[in-house]
Amino acid sequence: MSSMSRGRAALAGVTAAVVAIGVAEPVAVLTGPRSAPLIAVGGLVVDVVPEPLKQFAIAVFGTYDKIALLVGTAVLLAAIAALLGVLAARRLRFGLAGIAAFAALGVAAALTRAGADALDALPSLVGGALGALTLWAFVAGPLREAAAPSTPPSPPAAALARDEAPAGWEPQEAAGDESRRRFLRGVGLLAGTAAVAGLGGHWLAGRRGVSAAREAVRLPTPVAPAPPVPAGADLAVDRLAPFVTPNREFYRIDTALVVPQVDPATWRLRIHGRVRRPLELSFDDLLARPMVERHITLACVSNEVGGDLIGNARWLGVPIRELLDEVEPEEGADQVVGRSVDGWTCGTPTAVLRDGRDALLAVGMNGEPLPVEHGFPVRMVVPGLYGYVSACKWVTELELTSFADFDAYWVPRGWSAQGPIKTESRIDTPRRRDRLTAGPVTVAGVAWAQHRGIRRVEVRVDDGPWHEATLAPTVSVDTWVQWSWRWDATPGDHTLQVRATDAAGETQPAQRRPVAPDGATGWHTVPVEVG
Ligand SMILES: Nc1nc2c(c(=O)[nH]1)N[C@H]1C(S)=C(S)[C@@H](COP(=O)(O)O)O[C@H]1N2
Ligand SMILES: [Mo]
Repeated sequence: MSSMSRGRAALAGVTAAVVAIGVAEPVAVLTGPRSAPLIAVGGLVVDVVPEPLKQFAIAVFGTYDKIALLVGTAVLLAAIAALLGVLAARRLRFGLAGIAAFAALGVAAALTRAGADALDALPSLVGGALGALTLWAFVAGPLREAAAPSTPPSPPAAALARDEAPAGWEPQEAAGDESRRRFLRGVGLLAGTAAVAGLGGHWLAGRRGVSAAREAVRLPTPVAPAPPVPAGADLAVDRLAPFVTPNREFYRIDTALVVPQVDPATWRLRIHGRVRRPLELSFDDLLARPMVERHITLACVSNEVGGDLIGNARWLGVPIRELLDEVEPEEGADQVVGRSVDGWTCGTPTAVLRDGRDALLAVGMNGEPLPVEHGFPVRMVVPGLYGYVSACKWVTELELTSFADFDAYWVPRGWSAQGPIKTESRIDTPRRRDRLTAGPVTVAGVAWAQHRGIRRVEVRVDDGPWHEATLAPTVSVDTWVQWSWRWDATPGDHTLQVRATDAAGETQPAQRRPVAPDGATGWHTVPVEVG
């Protein structure tokens, strides 16, 4: 049994964990970033975390939820590693068993990811082995000496009695200092080396991405170009969301902790399942097909009333309808499951994909190849449906099945299998708690009811009468529309509210409902002060 102090034992445990995670990174350069233990376990956490906790994380951290998850995982891991260190100082076996358990978790997480192979176990195995070695070295191995406690040696009683300088006392204290220094040097050297290996490996893995392949893509000219955006679709009001969302400002939502890097040279799309003629396409096959280009507004089901998880882009792609006609779906195959390279799935009604709307297998976004985080090289875009049931990024499979036979990713997690976009409207200006000057104020925002279209937008002040806003022209029923209303603001505190009516005559309900299971409802309400 070691007589290591608790602080040192804890630090030894944390060092062992840093070594384990750090050395796993360069190994993951060979096996792919998703096999690195932190990312693999983090991915597992994303998949198994209960829905309310996930909602909470998104509410608190917003789009930083992934970073929060990784930092949280790292902090938790450090705490457990410290405990393991303390445990190991008492009984090395227990500490080593703890590390083995973590390595096993890493292996299990890496091997259960979609598309994993046996080699994906390697980063966790190598990390676990070197972590265990580190712990052993501190507790029972070559670094043990260094880790011995600096028990303050008492001066020999005889020396005190003689009231002389206690012989041998100072040198012993120096030995304690020296021991601490050596221990800290060992910690610093190991943790430092592991950190360099970890960051270096992470950077190298990033360089093996597909941005070069993306830049080399030449998008074909569409046979059916997007109808031009009418002059005036953009009201050019300050702080009003632009009609077309630039790629860099487009919201991003997915479960991927590392953005999948899919090489277009090896990409394949399999259309299979309950079809008479299964089809497999390469990226070049896809690019050789007639392409259409359309403005389509994508929205996330997790968008709160007034939220910004929505964007409008010009998408270039092949109509999914045409591909489905070719594979000839069987009777009763009422669901098309889009499957991403990382295993994520969405389930889209076959009927929706075949009803004539511009559902696309998209390769281009606003005139560029898809940005990697938006699904490069190929994704689905379906007008009128929330992204979680239709907008599969990094798509590699379309499987014909039925809703009775298969639940896509979010369905067992409490979200509705059907996800038509609800009619919504948002006030972009003024903003919450803005202080305005009395007199004319431009109230403006966007409204959307994809594939039905917006007929009317109304604004009211302080529960007063509804006033019809002016709608900007738009390109089709598949995009949002800008609106504005001139308000003669009077001094005092006021509340602005907006509601939209779709082309079918349905007005969005006042009742506030949460985003789960199938999209929020309620009127966007903005309190302002007029001075
Ligand atoms: N592979 C994959 N595709 C995905 C998702 C995902 O988690 N993984 N999320 C979906 C959701 S919930 C939405 S709202 C849209 C968002 O697309 P964007 O990130 O390009 O805005 O992508 C969809 N496609
Ligand atoms: Mo979403």
